[in-house]
Amino acid sequence: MKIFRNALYRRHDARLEMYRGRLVPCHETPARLDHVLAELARRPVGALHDPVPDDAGLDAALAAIHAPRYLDFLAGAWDEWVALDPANAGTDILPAVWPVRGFRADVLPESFAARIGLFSFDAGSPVMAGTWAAAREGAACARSAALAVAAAERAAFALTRPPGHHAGPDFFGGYCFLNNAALAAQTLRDHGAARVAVLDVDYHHGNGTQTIFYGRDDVLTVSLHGDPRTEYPFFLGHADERGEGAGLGANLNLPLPRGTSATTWFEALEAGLAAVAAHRAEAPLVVALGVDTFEGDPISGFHLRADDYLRLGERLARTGLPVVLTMEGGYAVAEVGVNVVNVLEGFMAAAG
Ligand code: SP5
Ligand code: ZN
Repeated sequence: MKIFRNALYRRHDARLEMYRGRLVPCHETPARLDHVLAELARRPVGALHDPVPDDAGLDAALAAIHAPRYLDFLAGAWDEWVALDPANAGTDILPAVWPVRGFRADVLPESFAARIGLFSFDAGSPVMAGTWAAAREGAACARSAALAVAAAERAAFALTRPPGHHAGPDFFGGYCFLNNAALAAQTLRDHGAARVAVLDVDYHHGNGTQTIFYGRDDVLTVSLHGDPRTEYPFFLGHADERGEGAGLGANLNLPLPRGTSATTWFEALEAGLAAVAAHRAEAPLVVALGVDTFEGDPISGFHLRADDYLRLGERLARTGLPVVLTMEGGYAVAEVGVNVVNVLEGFMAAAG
């Protein structure tokens, strides 16, 4: 397995997120990846690579899944923020106003506060000085992993943070800025795969990925997640969302109640993999790999244990499909390394 690691992951290191009326320390920290890298040093399941240097190719791939005005805003947000007031350099950016139903999104406001609200959906995803550099390098890793699989590698892993699956065509949120799984799927499409499936196993619904591909039938999106009636991101991820237009039937949501056991979770995984096989068995599979399904996760509610991640990796290998994995959530920081590397080790053991 080729592992493309984001060497700039420490540059996104935000301080505080809004939670229940208070600013609390960010859950999505650089230490998460420190633990994955430390575990990979103990169990070298694959060689570490830097992403391919190709700014033009990356920009074109990003433009295929994200809106130009969103990318422009994100790339320049920190400089704008500091230009407003040099004292802002000591504070991360958080939105505080959003255009909900009936408000206009077609007129781009001049106000910075209004634009950061327009391009986001929560107050839990601070933007800081290194956010763009870290997210962009992560996108390069996702693209490189997809290119490796397009060039006949059985599997590749984009080891990166910040995560990506909540980021939509023109919005960030859920600690996500650029949608790495969607970028990998689009890259596979652009390099010879007629059909691609995305399987999202993060605890939270992959709303960004769903929205990006909702009207398309060439990319199947499947997500197993906490039921949005009670779980973040709340406003998408229900079972009746099946896709629209040409994409009708190419989205599958498998919401599960908070408290779901590993046994029930693996049954839902089978349902998701059956949909992947029905979509077109030989198509490459992108796995949005969050390990916040872990029983010890501080913000989630499923009950998977460390061994279950070995089983997950084995099961993914037994699909027989080429696989690109992207690193998503997982906030039991000290256990993230073992759980992620278990998936990779299980995959390699069963892939033979
Ligand atoms: C990629 C990813 O997993 N994003 C998840 C974003 C979740 N953001 C909302 C966090 C809510 C924190 N809840 C704390 C509960 C403490 N008991
Ligand atoms: Zn998550």
